[in-house]
Amino acid sequence: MNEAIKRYEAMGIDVEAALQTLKNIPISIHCWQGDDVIGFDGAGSLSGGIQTTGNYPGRARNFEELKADITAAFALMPGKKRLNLHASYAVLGEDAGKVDRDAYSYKHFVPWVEFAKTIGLDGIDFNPTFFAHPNMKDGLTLSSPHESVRSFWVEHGKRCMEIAAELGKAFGKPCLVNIWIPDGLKDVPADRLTPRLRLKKSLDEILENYDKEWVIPAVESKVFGIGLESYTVGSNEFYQNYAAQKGICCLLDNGHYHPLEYVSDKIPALLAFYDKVALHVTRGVRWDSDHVVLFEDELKEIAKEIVRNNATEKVLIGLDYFDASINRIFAWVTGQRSMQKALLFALLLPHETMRKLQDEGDFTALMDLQERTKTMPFTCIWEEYLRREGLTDEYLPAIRTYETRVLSKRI
Ligand code: RNT
Ligand code: ZN
Repeated sequence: MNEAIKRYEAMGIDVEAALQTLKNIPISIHCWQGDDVIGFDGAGSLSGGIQTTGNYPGRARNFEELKADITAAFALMPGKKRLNLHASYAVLGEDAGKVDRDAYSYKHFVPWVEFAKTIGLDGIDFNPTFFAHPNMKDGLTLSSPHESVRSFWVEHGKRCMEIAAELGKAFGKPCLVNIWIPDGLKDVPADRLTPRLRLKKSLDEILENYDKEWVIPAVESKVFGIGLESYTVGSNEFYQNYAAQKGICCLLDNGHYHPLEYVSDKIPALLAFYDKVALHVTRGVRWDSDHVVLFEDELKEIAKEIVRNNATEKVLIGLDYFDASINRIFAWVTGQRSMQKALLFALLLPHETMRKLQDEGDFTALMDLQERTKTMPFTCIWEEYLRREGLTDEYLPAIRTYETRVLSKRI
């Protein structure tokens, strides 16, 4: 460990400062890895052009099971954690079957707040759920040509903004509300503009009167969905212009671009214009497959952009993947730890020296330094961080025990 610190110090890195910074960067962890994005409000299956693949046993089927799994998973995750909830995880109680999404209220999420406080989370982020519901007509929600459909979803959006304000207040930290809709077409459209104008109108209505102190609204674009390959109403250009005009936030999901477009490059482009940028960190394999986030090159690049631009408070990091082919708790923890590793890796880089080399045009020395940073004794610092968080790098055994004791009994 001391030897490792010395090596980093020789490169001008303050290891202690890096460790302190890392543990204070919040990561918003999605609730939906635990139950394959099904939710509690009755849909029973996923729709909207997204899909979870695999049928590993042990999916959480209700609030109690999901809470138990979140407790088990989050206990193995280092650092500051927020919970990212979808509206479809409302705890309806006696309102089940009586209250629809256009009438959800804060009381349906109070049990989540109590739970999040019990396990020491930093806050809750929120998402209206514009999918897996009978009121999607022809796969459309906020862009629907049917006024009754469109207004139902606008009301849902408004309810979510109200709920989010309460969630923000409950923790004394603003709540990010991310709007993603599945709206699109499988085949060649006859009209690409009008659905977008309807979406714009719907968003304007949802954002008419929200609590600016406690709610940070974001819009998430996408290229295509399964069965919706030809046209996506909420495209990148649409939302980026919308967000700029309205003074809200863009959310970049790194599975939502063409495979050779990189979110690591988009972050600084947006930071030149926006006060905040939100992320859905995922891993797309050939498509928007939402594989478990791993400690890979693009993740490292994303983390570098956050760290070297002093944007740890401007970039709101959220995770978005759902793998049902392996133990879901392991999937959850591995993705979160990968994000933390990438942030630590970025915090241990000599950014100022490298920036100077770039500006001086000494690209030879820059390449040399960039390559040398890759073989620094990173493991030692990562293990020290885990040790301070009361954890170790061997987390699978605890998950296996939980699997035997709890998950395997869910038949
Ligand atoms: C879908 C989007 C969206 C969802 C979640 C469940 O392509 O990435 O963010 O994954 O809202
Ligand atoms: Zn996403």
